[in-house]
Amino acid sequence: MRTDTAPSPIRLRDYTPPAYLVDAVHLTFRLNQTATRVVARLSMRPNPAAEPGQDLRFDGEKLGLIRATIDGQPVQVNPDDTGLTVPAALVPDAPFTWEAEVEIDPTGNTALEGLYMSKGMYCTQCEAEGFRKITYFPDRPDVMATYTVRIEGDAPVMLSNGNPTARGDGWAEWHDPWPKPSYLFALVAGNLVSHDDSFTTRSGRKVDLKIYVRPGDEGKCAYAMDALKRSMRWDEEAYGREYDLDLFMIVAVDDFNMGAMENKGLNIFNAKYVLASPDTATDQDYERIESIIAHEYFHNWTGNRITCRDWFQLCLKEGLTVYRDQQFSGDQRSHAVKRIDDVLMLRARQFREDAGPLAHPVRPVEYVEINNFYTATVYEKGAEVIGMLRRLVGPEAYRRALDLYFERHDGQACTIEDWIAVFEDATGRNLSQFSLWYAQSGTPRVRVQETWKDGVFTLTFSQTLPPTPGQPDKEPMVIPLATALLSPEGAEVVAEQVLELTQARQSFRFEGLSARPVPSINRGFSAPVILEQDMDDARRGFLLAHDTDPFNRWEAGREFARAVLVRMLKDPAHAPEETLLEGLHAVLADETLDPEFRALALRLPTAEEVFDAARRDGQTPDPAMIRQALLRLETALARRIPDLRARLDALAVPGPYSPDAASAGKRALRGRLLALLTRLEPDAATARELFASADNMTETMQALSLLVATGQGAQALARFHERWASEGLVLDKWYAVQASLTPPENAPELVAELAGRADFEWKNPNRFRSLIGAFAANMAGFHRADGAGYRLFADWLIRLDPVNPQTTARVAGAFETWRQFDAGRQALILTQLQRISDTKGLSKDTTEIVGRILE
Ligand code: 0A1
Ligand code: ZN
Repeated sequence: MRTDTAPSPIRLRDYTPPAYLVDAVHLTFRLNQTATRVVARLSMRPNPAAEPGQDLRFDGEKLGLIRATIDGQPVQVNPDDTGLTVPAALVPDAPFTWEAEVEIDPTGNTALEGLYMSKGMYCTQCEAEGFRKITYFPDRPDVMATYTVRIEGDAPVMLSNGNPTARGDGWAEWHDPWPKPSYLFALVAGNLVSHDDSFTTRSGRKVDLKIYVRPGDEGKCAYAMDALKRSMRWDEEAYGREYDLDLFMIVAVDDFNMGAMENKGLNIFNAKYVLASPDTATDQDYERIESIIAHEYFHNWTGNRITCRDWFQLCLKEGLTVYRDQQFSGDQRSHAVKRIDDVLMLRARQFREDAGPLAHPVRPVEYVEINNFYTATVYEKGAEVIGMLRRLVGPEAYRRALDLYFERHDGQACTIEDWIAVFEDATGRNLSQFSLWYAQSGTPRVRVQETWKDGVFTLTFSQTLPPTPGQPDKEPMVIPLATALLSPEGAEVVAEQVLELTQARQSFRFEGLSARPVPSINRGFSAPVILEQDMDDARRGFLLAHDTDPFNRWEAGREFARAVLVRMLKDPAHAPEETLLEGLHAVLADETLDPEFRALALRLPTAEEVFDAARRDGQTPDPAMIRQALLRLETALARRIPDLRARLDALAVPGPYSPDAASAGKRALRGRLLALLTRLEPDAATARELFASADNMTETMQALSLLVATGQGAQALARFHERWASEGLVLDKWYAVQASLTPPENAPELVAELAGRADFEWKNPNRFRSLIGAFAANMAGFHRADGAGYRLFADWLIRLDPVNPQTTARVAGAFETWRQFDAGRQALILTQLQRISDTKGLSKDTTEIVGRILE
């Protein structure tokens, strides 16, 4: 893994078409835990679209080459660390067959890319560049081939992409008729059981559905299966897309770097996003399972049938597929709640990324390690760009454009230019300025000014885009702002319309109004921007009570709370404004509102949000003070609600647990009320009672979180551990709740102690993230002024890096905000960043991330 010289970046502008194409791939695997043999027979030919007479280059890493032939004749080749080259003179200028046999070691593969072992099971992860760890191959997404796979081994279940074609004792054969890039290849073998069902497509074809899990987990697949069937139906209805094989399989694996992977016909999932039962999974887990199942399924068209030409185009499949899964979840649940959740995530992760050293465009122009670019910007901002496009052209034109996209590009490896051209052709609109969303990094700031004169209301907007790494100067973007005007009584006097900003400064006039209106701007968060609007508390309170757009109504309350917290930080004696407390109480009391929406509205801003708001106010905030301010506001809010206990009791969800949105919404509101009530109970009696009586994991975790956060968790934690010691995914929660919620006074010490436990299986990415990743999200604990948190965190990154570079680099991103802290903390973090960066043999992944953070 070690690279002593800095690896040079790959650049978008250097793209050239592949010199040789592969039409068909035949793979034979002779499985062995430490010495698997892979024979690859590739039907190849020179690419007519490339310069002729080039050398034949194969990617390949950690492969023991046994033999190689071209058209049956042995060829002498000298593999290097990254692949091997056959000189042009030895390569036919007509179709030919390449065959190579290699030996690989799945057990030694702790990086979890290529073929690896997870609890005795063979599995693969090939995106982005894992296939080159399986055999020599032009491992790039614009080389698409059909795959025929033979697996030999003693595992009871042996799977690959496509349809099963034959099987016997100790072997199985598969064929995938759809040409695909190598990153979509998959193989799974092991002792697995399946939960089976079927789906009939709208054209009447029957598709077998199978979810494979380890024996004992088959009772936890029903929800994932249901979500899969709903996703299949939804894609037919919303996008006209039908599934295209006779079999669709999902496999749950315990060791996985990411959430899941859309391999053709054989999705591989982090078990966390498949397995659910009421007593082991929370409402939030169910929701994530639904959206990730949908996401991977939707990739079958947006990603697999139409793929990316190169990895710079990653957002072509990811932005679009995230957008589609968000639409799906909104349709299944509540659009308003879904939008608020998505925006919370966008701001917490993507805005933060865009504001720091790791900022990059939705379509990056260079990378060192592509695995480092599966980011919130590519995924979440990529999805926002699609949402804006849909808003600009309207839903009908959007659907027409998508139909054209599927018709024109099915079976191809495409670019963002292809995507934009489809929209231009379908709508006649020029989208060249809009395309800047793919190229310019950073979050636009939009400042609004209002004037009211002679019955004319004018909104003047000015947009700026701050400099980001590699991009000192920016051009104005197209920013669609859904806007309505409200009367002083709260009626919509000007109905919602999209104001389209295209210039640095721009005004919109509204005439014929009898009184000065209150504007509601960027409704539904129609554009991912930071809106700067002069607001006083009266305006905030008004919008919280009256905005007819649920998103902006929620936003007004949140913004109000942030403003109040900033004042409390400035002046520790400042008492929270009564109008805020009253406004939140009124939302709670409004029975016409969805409980889940009320739960969201009653939630206080996160410490990170308060930190950012205080910085915009010119402060250099201290995480410990933020924590105190949040606790004080929470207590004040609890005191302001006279009937907390009665409300809590009235919200009881009758009957056995069901994960449906309405029940989950009630539990969310109950959980929120319980948290408030706990502020008024020194012994957390109600949380204790709930912990003892809960019959589902949602309520168990609500109670446990409160006990841990108030420093009274010892007994409950012991009980929980005893009950769930053998359930890995539940044990992860036990670690995570302590790492993220333990008060700062002893957080680093506790995390160090937990890390020393025998069941802290740190090589498992879920477990590592549950303790070390979750700790970095405990703002006051991680950023404790003595630097103990930083030291501990760096120790663990250094330990994990040689084992699993990809997960290390991801978790290391927690340091991206380091320059926003006070000088003391900056110096402490810098020491740790340098220590990591000086580590001998540090992986390319972590070197790139830490290097960019330090720049
Ligand atoms: N394409 C998958 C996520 C994924 C990405 C990278 C991976 O390894 C580097 C693994 C999975 C998705 O969007 O769900
Ligand atoms: Zn995806």
